Amino acid sequence: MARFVPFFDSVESTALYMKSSSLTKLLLGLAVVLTIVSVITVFLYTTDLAFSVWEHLSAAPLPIRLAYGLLALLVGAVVLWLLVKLFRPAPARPQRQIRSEDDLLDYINELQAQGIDTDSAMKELATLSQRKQAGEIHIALCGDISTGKSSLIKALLPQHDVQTSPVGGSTREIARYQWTSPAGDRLIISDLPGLNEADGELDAVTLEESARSHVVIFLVDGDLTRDQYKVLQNLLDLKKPLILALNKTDQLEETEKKLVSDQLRKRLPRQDNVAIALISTGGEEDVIQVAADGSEQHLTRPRKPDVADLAKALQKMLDNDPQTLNELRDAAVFTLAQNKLDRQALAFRRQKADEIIEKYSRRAMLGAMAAVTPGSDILIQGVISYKMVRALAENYQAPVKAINIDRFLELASKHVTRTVPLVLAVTGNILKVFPGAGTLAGGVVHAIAYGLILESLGKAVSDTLAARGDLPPQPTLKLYEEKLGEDLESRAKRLAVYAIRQAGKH
Ligand SMILES: Nc1nc2c(ncn2[C@@H]2O[C@H](COP(=O)(O)OP(=O)(O)OP(=O)(O)O)[C@@H](O)[C@H]2O)c(=O)[nH]1
Ligand SMILES: [Mg+2]
Repeated sequence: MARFVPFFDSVESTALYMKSSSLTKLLLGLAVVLTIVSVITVFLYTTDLAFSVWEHLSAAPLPIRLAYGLLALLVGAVVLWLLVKLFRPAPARPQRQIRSEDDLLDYINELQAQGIDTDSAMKELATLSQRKQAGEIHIALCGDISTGKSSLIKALLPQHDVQTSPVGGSTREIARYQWTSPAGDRLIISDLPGLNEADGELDAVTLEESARSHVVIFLVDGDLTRDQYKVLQNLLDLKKPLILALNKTDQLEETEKKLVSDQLRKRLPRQDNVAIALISTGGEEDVIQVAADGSEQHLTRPRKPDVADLAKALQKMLDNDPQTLNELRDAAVFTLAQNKLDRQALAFRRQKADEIIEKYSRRAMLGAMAAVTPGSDILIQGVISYKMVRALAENYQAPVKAINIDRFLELASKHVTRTVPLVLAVTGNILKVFPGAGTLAGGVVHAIAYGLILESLGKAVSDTLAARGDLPPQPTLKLYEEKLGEDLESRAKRLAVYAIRQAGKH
């Protein structure tokens, strides 16, 4: 069982060690001699035994020799298997693969059984089935603010009244339009809020709707920024059919157009369902009209759009096998729903982890205050920290073996010992501000220190399990030291209130 070294242990043992160092040396020498003698004896006995077995076997008939050999092999194999099982680290939890609606429903049921909210994923499935029934093809217009998404709708559907504006963030919610392509395909085209708006709260809406569509038209008005590239990469990872449309080409010279479009082409993979189109969605321009009498008038008039290149690229994509378009869309929606479930599950487990940490830190504090003789709480804290780490691993469904928890806590106890002076100094200081705490000080200081240590250790274990799914000791312990330093004083005060209240009850 792992030992959770209490802080006074190290101080007392230093003094003891100095007094008795010569006796220790003598005892150590004796122990070494005894060990060597016993190793030699065991070696002699085993070789003697092996030789005598060998002699008996040589004289025995072949079947007996064979049976003996097989038995020995079997025993060896069992021992080896046991050793491997015990010491091999547990394999990391495999990433869940969602390939179909059934896989997703299994995942939903599993999480529901644990009390995790699955509404958002269910809504995705409902929307998907609704769209499938309607047999609609969805096109999403995605891109940074003011890249001309709404102007594109205007260019495609001049009869609609679509809001465009030189001020970014003019489209605040998804607006859907029906459009019949020149080849007669009936499409739903969604004008989405622009990405990277200063307030930035609508990015998720846009990215989610892009995942739900069959084709994404991603508008840019120049070379890609890092954020734009990230979004594109994300869509490509989802295998989303994609048209990168370079807009506002009316502002560029022919040589500039070629330069920018070549650059964009280089940034995209060469594959069938990714295309580039050069367009000009028009928008409006300010002009000065000079009348016959020489007077000037400022007017805004629409620019002539040219989106033929885009319409061609889109038609080419739609002419592809509709079955494949649907399958790709479904797969992207499953991924979207899975991500939502993963996020819900993680939030739920993090909250549970906090409850576990609080429960065990309080137990550690009570254990420290109830300790009858100095040092009798070593065992209590060892058991408590072991139980806490095991409960956290179970909570995150991480396959951490008992032996790994033991090993981790053994290493942890060294780190804990190192951080104890700091914890004690802070705890002592904090207690000064609590009137009347002086009379209780001994046990209470001890209890708060344990509470802080368990809490920090628990947080480090929880964060590591949440992020990695297992418990590598070194990074976890580094995190423990960071966690210990975080809001140390305010945490100490909070625990002090609890410890003093508990001490008052006894
Ligand atoms: N020069 C030029 N300007 C354009 C073109 N298309 C649109 N614009 C201008 O770009 C600005 C933004 O156009 P919108 O269509 O509102 O852009 P948006 O992407 O919908 O913007 P948000 O909804 O705010 O994200 C407007 O001032 C348009 O007049 C174009 O082809 N050339
Ligand atoms: Mg808009």
